[in-house]
Amino acid sequence: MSSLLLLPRLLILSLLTNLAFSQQAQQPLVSSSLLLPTLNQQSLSSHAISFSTFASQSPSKDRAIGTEGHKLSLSYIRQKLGDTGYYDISEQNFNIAVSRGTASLDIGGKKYDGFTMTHSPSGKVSAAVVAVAGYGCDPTNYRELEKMEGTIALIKLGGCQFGEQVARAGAAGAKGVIIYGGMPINKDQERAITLTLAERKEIGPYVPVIGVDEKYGAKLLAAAKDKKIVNIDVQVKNQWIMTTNVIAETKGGAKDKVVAIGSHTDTVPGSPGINDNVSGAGAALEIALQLSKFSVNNAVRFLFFSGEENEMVGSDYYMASLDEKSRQNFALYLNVDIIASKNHGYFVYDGSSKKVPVPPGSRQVQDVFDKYFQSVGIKSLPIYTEEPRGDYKAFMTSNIPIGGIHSGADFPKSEEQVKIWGGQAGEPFDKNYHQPGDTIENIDLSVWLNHTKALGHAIATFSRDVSGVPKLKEGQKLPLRKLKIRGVENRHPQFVKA
Ligand SMILES: *[C@@H]1O[C@H](CO)[C@@H](O)[C@H](O)[C@H]1NC(C)=O
Ligand SMILES: CC(=O)N[C@H]1CO[C@H](CO)[C@@H](O)[C@@H]1O
Repeated sequence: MSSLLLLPRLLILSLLTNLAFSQQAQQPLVSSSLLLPTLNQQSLSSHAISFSTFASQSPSKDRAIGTEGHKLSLSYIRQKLGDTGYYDISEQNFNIAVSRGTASLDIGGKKYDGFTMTHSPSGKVSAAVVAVAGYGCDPTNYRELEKMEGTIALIKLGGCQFGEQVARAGAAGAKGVIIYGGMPINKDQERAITLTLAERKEIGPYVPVIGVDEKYGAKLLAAAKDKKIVNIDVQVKNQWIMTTNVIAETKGGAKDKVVAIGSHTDTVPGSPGINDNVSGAGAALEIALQLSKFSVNNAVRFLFFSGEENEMVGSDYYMASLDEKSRQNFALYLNVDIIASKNHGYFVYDGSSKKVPVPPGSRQVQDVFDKYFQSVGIKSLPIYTEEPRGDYKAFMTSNIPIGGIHSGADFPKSEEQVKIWGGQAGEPFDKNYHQPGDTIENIDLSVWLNHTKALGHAIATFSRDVSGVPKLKEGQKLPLRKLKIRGVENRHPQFVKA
């Protein structure tokens, strides 16, 4: 009896399983010639319109981390990709330390602006400035300072983490700290340098701290020679903002040859961020949606990072969360960010630079982009990744082959580039970069589609076959010292698991 009853059930089960299998098998294997015709300006601009609407929901009209505009953007991506049933979707929550405010310095009645640092207490300090020996990373560096009461410590950038420098100065009795040296090029408070307060409490208390550029170093050292009184005024609001990376990976495809695509979903505060960087995230999203009509040989993982505008915390956090085995499973990483600039260019990340030790395999990735652009009659030029300014940094420093495309941002277009691509010489590629004017009206849809197709071509190509992309062998390391990642340990923002 029971075995008779069992039979039809087994039959039904196996029929159902077969159906599921054959449905998957019915999807044609992806190829560039099948995927590219599915991409068009209309779908891209409809994503741009959605993201713009989300930005308009934030009081500050942006999609900065923690805002309503950003949260809505993440739900949109999750929902669209979830509806396909084609992806395993996961997310990572983490906290980013953000500080907003001002810091200034007064030497002999002359005022200079400086950088705030996350977790610095606010305060006005007026005291004799004393230069600390070395980098202030060792308690013995503070002998001179300890001879006086309530001074301001002058410390050179480097040697150890900011947090340690400030806490040691605090422990030695300083009432304030000035750190001088290579501060970030972009004097934008949102790119302010950060301190790691929580980890340094055992060393000493934090005191108000200001970061100033190298060029004030000599003036300050002279003041310190005579133990002159200087004033610092630090007013910062510190907070933790929880935010999220969204990760969507094809259910099918080899999981040990992962083709990863990264873009970011956040903007700088005050900018709707349509070129920077809906153009990247929107292109990745649209390709992911269209890809679901096909099958793949290699797994494709779409990474929608948050916190890029906070020194790429999202991608760093993501990479730090992976074990060595999972890192080995990446075949390569494609970065897409800013691909719809009005005064546009067609840049491809340089994977063969003699100047920079880019992970092996990056040249082959570059080739795929270059050949694609060539095939549609567009001349592409290499762009250096000398000082990583995007989410690819985490992959580059993990020796994973990287590549990407870019239409140009805040740097000016040269005469020569105008000869190649047209446009305005001497004008930035995107004059609305990081501005409230980074809107739909100020992007070029044709440029966006052309770049999106290049990305689609690379994804179709690599999700079929990555055998042409060599990787470093396990244990082999790049000479990363040569990479100009300026003060990255010091600048590394704090992230903690939410
Ligand atoms: C986009 O690509 C096509 C060729 O596929 C080209 O004719 C067109 O000029 C490109 N658009 C821009 C603005 O570069
Ligand atoms: C900070 C910022 O500009 N955001 C990113 C948007 O895209 C560009 C191009 O890749 C990156 O340079 C930026 O870091």
